[in-house]
Amino acid sequence: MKQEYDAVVVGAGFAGMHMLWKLRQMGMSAIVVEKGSDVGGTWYWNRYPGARCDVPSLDYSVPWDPELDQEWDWSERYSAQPEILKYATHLADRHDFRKDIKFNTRVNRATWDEARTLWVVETDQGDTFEARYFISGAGALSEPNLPDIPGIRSFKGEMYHTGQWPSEPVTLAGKRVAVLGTGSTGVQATTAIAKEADHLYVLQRTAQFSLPCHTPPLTEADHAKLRVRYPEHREWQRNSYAATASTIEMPFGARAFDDPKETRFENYETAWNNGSAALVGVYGDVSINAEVATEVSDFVRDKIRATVKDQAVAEKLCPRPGSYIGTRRIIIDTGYYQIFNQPNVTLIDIHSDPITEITENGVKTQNTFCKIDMLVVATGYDAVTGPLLSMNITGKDGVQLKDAWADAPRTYLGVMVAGFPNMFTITGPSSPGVLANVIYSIDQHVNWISDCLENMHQTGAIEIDTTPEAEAEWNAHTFETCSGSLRMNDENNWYLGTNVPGKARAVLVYQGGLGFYKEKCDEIAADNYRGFVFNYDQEKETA
Ligand code: NA7
Repeated sequence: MKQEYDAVVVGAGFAGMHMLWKLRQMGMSAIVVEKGSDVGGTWYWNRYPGARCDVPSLDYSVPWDPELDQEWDWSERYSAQPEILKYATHLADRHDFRKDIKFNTRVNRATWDEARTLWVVETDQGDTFEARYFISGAGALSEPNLPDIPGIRSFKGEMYHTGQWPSEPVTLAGKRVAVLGTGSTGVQATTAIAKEADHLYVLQRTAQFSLPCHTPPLTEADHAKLRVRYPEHREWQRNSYAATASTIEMPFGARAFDDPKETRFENYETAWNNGSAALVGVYGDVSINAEVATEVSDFVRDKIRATVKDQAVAEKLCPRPGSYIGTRRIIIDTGYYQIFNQPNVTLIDIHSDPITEITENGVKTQNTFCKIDMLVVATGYDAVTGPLLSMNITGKDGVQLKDAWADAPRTYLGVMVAGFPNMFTITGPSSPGVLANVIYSIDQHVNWISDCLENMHQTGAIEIDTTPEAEAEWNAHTFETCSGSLRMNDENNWYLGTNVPGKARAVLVYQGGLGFYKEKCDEIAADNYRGFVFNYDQEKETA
């Protein structure tokens, strides 16, 4: 049955819920299409053991429910998945969101109907939703990157991608488990699985830098301190680089080699003991100066050597020479390197000893065979563009998004794509997305989109689009934000799309910082929405 709304929103994570809340406030009707059976997005899907947020809990909550700020208590500095999911479901309860969400439903196709100025959105449940606006809150890390390893389909044991972890309990005790992948997810999962599994094989292709997370309990005093100044803190977050404070105070932009060696190493040690990503923020030039990055990277390598007793294993866990800390997203862990001192954990370096095949009961490498009961696939995501491309989106003149983006994704401000009118992409390509505290990247997009819709309402516009010229300019600016960054030389990096075989290399995430990005977006809106094109064809509207 055909159903009509002002907007179809995809995804009921923090983006979809925020957008729904805002649309309701504006008096617009909306339906949210969600593939899961409840709200929570990332935190609904990533139920793997050890899943935890790498942004401090006190910063990682929505800025649009100030009453909840005064009521909600977080239990520790970095929240684990169950607590964040509880928070997300609580938001849905408080605001009665579920009545406007169609759960267990995927978007199969979204097509722009030029003649009627609306989107036709078809789902795998047979729905056809029609709406003036199509807004994706599908997230940046929701489309799994599945490895194409010979024989993987023949495996007869349990196999789970971490981003599709079952909601029913998964028993690890008494099982031989292999975890494939050692990014943030793999590191978190192995650290937890090592505590329970009979034996754990860690299949590592590229060693990464992982920093201790230190997640002490939060006290009533911690909450009380913030509660009196929440509004100011929220405002500061909105305009800051990443919407989260470093746990170590350094003058912004301090250069490492301005300090003597002794002071530098004292600072590294303090940052290490503070935990979290503080170590990469301790000096402003860690991400751009290879000499500084090498010094900080070697500092971490020495920590690995000091933690792992078997020095041959320690060397394998040390990221290869020439790789720098911070070029990938920093991993924070709760005792990762320590697990390699346990007798039930074996590191398999699949870079020097590649996997040749997965059989029905194990993983075969060139030199060994690991008999396993369970394979945990922690191979990451077809990030940022994957969730959008999975929806079979067709814009003006029958052009498909996958063709428009065949060479690389192009957007204007990360929020619109030329030729796809009235489609908005929350945390889309070339916006700050998950490079900042994503709840704030979402907040900025939702507010900007809502202001834009309000403006269209007031001016009588029924259609908004952008142009290839505006996209090209934005693309050049996005590249500018990462010029000089050591990240640009990294391989297999999801920020650049190079983690997925065959995917075009692009700068998927804006690196100039959230506050600077917000200034740009606001300035463009204030300049009569420079680079956007509006259609005021009222005849068409009433046709
Ligand atoms: P990541 O960071 O993309 O890490 C994926 C890991 O999986 C990484 O170690 C990869 O090794 C490994 N990988 C990927 N494909 C393969 C194949 N085919 N064979 C072997 N190993 C493979 O994803 P995460 O889920 O850990 O983290 C994503 C984000 O979620 C993270 O940045 C946070 O924002 C939260 P590689 O390095 O490519 O050699």
